[in-house]
Amino acid sequence: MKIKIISSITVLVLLASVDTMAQKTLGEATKGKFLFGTAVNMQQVNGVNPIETELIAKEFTTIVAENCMKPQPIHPEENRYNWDDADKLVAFGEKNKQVVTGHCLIWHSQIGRWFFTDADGKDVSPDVLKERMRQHITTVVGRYKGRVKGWDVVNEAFEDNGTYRNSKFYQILGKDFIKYAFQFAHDADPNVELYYNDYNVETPAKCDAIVGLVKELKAAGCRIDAVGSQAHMHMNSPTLEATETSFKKLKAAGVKILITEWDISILPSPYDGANISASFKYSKEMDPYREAIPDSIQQKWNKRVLDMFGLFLKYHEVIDRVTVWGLTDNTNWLNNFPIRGRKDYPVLFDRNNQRKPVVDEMIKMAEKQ
Ligand code: 9MR
Repeated sequence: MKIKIISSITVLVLLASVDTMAQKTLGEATKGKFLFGTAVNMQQVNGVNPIETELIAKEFTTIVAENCMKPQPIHPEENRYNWDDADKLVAFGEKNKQVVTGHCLIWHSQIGRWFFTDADGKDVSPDVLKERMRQHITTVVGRYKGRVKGWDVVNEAFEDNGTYRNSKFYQILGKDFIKYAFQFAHDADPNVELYYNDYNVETPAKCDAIVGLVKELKAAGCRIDAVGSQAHMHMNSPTLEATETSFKKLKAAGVKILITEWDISILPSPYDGANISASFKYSKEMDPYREAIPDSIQQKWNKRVLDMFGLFLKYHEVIDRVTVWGLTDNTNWLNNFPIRGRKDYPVLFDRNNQRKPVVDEMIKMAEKQ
C-alpha cells in the first residue's frame, strides 16, 4: 500500500515537471540571451482570434508591427497620420510587458506616392523630400518616445550585389538619405535605438555594403545600434557558414545584430529574396505540401531551424533579439509570396495554433547554453 502511494506521488511529481517543461516559453528560455519575439497583425492585437492573441502575450518577450507602423499605413497623406492601429499595438505590447520595436521609418515599399511627388505629379526637389522625411520621422518617433526600444530607421536600401537600390529616396537625395534618416530619428528621441534593416544580409556583397554603411554613419557621427538581418530563409539557403560569416563581419563593425524577420520557407523557391514586388506564376509542382509534409522533409526543416537557432545562441552576446515573422503558418505572408495561394509552413506555430514539436527542442537548446 505504502509503495503504491509513494509511486503515485512520484508519477504525479514527474507529470508536473513534464508539464512545467512543456509550459516553458521561448521567451522565458532565451531570457538573458536575447529577446524572442514575433511580428503581429491588427487582427491579433484586436483579439479577433483570442487564442492567437493569448499566445502572443504568453510566448514572446518582444513584438513588432507586421504592417501598421510602415510609412503608408501610418502616414497615408501629407497632412494625415493614422495612429489608431499603431497606438493599439504599442499599448498591447506594454500591457503584456513586451519590448516593442518600431518598423519602419524609411522604406521604398509601402509608402504613399505623395511622399515623392508634387501637385503636378512630378518628383519633388531634394529639399522638399528631405523636409518630408524630417517631418515624418520626427512625428512618428516623437509620438512613441520612451515606449519603443528601437526603430528600423531605413529598410532595404541595398540590392543583393551591394549597390544602392534605385529607390525614389536614392534617386532624389542620393545615398545621403540614409544619413538624414538616422539624424532625424536621433533628434526626435536621443534615447531610442536605431537600426538598419535588410534581407539577404548573408550575401557577401550585400553584407560588405552594409558594413560600409555602418562605418560611414559612425564616421559622420550618427548613432547606429544594430543591423537587422531579416533572415527570410529557405531550405538550402543561406548556408550556416554564410550566416555565421555575416555575423562575424557585423560584430567586427561594432554593431549589435538583430534577427528581425525570421522564417524558413519549406517550399521550392523560384526566388531567394524578400523584395515584395517579385511574383511568379502558380503551379502544383511549386506547391507540393498542400495535404501534408512528408516526414523526411519535416525532419529536414526541423534540423534547419535548430541549426540556425544554435547559431543564434552561439552569437547571443552580439545578438540582442530574434523575431519570427508571424505567429502561425496560417496567416503567414509566405503563403502568398513569391507565388500566390500556396501552403507554406515557415514559422513555429501550426495552422491549429499549436506549437510545433521543434519548439521544445529549441527550448532545451537555449537552456543548455
Ligand atoms: O509581412 C508583411 C506583409 O503582410 C505585407 O503585405 C508586406 C508588404 O510590403 O510586408 C511584409 O513584411 C515585410 C517587412 O515589412 C520588410 N521585409 C520583408 C517582409 C516580407 O515581405
